Amino acid sequence: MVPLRFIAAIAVSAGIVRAACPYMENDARELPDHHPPVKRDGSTPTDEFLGKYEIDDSDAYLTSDVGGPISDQNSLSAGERGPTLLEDFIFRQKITHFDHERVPERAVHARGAGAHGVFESYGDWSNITGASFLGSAGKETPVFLRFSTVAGSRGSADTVRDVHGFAVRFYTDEGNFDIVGNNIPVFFIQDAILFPDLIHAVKPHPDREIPTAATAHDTAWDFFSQQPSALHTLFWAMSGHGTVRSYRHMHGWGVHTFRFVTEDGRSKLVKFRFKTLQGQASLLWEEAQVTAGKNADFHRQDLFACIENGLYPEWEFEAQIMEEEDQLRFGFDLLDPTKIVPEELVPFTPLGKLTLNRNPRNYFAETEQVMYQPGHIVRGIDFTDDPLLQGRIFSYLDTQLNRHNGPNFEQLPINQPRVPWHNNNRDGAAQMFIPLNTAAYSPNTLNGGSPRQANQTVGKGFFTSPTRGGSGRLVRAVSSTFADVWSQPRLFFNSLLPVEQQFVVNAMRFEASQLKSEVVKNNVLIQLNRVSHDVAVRVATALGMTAPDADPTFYHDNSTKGVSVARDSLLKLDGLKVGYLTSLHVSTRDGPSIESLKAALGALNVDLVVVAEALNAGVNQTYSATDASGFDAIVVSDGVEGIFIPATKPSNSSSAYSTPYGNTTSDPFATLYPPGRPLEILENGYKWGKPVGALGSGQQALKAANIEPGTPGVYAVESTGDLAENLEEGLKTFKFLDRYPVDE
Ligand code: HDD
Repeated sequence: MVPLRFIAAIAVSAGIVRAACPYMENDARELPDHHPPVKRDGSTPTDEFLGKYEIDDSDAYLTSDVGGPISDQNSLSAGERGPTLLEDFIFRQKITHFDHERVPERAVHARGAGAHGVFESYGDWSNITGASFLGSAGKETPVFLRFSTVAGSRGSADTVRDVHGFAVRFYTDEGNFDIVGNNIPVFFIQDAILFPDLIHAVKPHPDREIPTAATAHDTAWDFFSQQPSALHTLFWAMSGHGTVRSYRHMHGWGVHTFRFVTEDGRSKLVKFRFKTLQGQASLLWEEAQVTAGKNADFHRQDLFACIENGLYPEWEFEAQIMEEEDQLRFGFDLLDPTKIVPEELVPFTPLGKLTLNRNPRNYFAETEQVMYQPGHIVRGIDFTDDPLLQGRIFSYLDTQLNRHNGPNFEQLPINQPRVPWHNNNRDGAAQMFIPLNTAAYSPNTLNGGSPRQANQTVGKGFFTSPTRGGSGRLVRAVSSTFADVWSQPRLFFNSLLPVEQQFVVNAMRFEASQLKSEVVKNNVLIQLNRVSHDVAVRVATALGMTAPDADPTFYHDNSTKGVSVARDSLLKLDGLKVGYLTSLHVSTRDGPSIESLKAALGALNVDLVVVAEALNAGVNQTYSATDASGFDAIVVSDGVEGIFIPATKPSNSSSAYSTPYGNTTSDPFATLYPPGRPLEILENGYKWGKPVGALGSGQQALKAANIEPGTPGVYAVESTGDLAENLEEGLKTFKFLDRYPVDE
């Protein structure tokens, strides 16, 4: 039998197969080359690997799926007014393809957006892991990151309150490694067998398919209150972590404890975090709700635009590194995914940096078809016995089979490793390659024993940490070391600013007051009361109920840093937007002052969006299409108070106009937008904690909106220079939360 390699070599030299490309070194497999890689103009060219699969339709004839040039504008009919013929293969191919365009959406995390990027290791970490992508300083590894919400279907809004997915694939030079994490470091359940229960409870009611992408309903809170392991994640989700400003402004957590293993088999326990280098930021709930209606694509738009504009978001990849014998050292079990390890106990070690720098070129082919698996693991990293992780290793492979309709989904371009793969897996629907080895089994002699087995010492194979083992009686029970599920939600709550605590309480009031079942409401109060009597009383008040007596078994005053969103200022202002409210009545929108404001904010990578009644030179958006939810700060230009204040005539305009609320007006622009919109934008911006400001006579608009000049985050100024300086500080603070009252 002639070895595969030999056949391949002949094929290459005979020109039957093109010489192997660099990422498939020594591999006979080839990628299609009839479509040369397309380079995108601008900042985000396609990488060489995926570029091979791109199709460029410019200057081409339309063809059938099998290449013959065709016209498909009209179907073939028997006579001009006659029936369409079955013979019409062009019609049938087009319609059949369309009929099959969708694959099942993800059972959870259906709504999402992804981007390509690069991971760079800060150092040689071979003292703690054999993972090759962490093997030397400056080593670069391509990544694809998909962000998501959990509960909503594929067409749901971005800004619903939810846990957010943070799934990272490293295309390492030793195979794909996926960290399929969330923006919240803990999970609702401790055993994967409960996952269908959790999701059935959280998804819409089965009879009426209501509500969409929301937990404010009976089945969700019935489950949460019957399964109190959910409380910790629930507290996080009810805080600002559930309503992030953008995907760029949140951390990503690996949640489970994993293992790092060195080449010589020494292992450590690790928890992973991707720390946002933009800083954390959240929307307020009322703002998030409005945004969901005004712009359902708020988060994916932000991500796409920032990357397209070269404002590449970054995260530091960090690990909390612990000893094998630390498993029960901290008063909880490191195998329990409902627990964080407070950073005061184990600080984070920064290992490298992840940068997103390239948008997908086709949403379906890349973002929809990327199929992550916690089971995608590489040499030097290993699992732990966390029962949630153990179950996930099965579930993701299974769900991909369902989504792709067969086992060859790893051959899709976005799923392929960037290294050759060789095994005896064969056939199945949509097999994309032509395996030449006829001895598709192991061991074999007919193919020279190839593909050969690799292990820890031979062929740099994956190996299981030698420290791992298990024995014991078979049990169907959660470990008793997982029992305390109330202390850590309390730790989380204690660690928030009072106003953030208020938001958690408000969120629970919002959700619980929509419950129909008195039994469920009562159970919710019982569980909240185990975490905090204060929270239980505050929620009970809104429900018109009485909280149970204090149940102090799990009460404590400990707190930890790093869980609050609002405590720290933003680190970068990249991609934030300032709305500049002006009018066609004034010319300041094109004057030097606005140019200088634009330049000052532009230097911070902040976009100044000029809003007026109609599109015009220097105007970016109209009042009819604009809302406060589209901006991180709002300022009113000089001379436009007339459109904020009824019956005022702008000093620099000769046109007489009266009230934005009036039915009749002589203002030629007043009917171009909903009555009162400019004032509403300013009022809402202030109400939602945003920095607001006004220039010159525009300051009268602040008065009309009952905004007190001089209070934090309110800038009444005369010059654009002062405004720019104030806005920089204001945007770093991001939200002025003292505008929100806190329960006495
Ligand atoms: Fe999961 C998708 C994160 C527990 C079963 N999960 C999915 C995604 C993320 C997570 C980010 C979307 C990936 C993407 O963008 O394509 N899941 C988590 C985290 C968990 C978790 C952080 C707990 C620590 N998941 C979990 C359990 C199970 C699943 C316990 C089942 C036993 N998850 C799935 C799934 C999904 C999924 C049904 C749907 C689509 C997919 O896998 O690819 O299999």
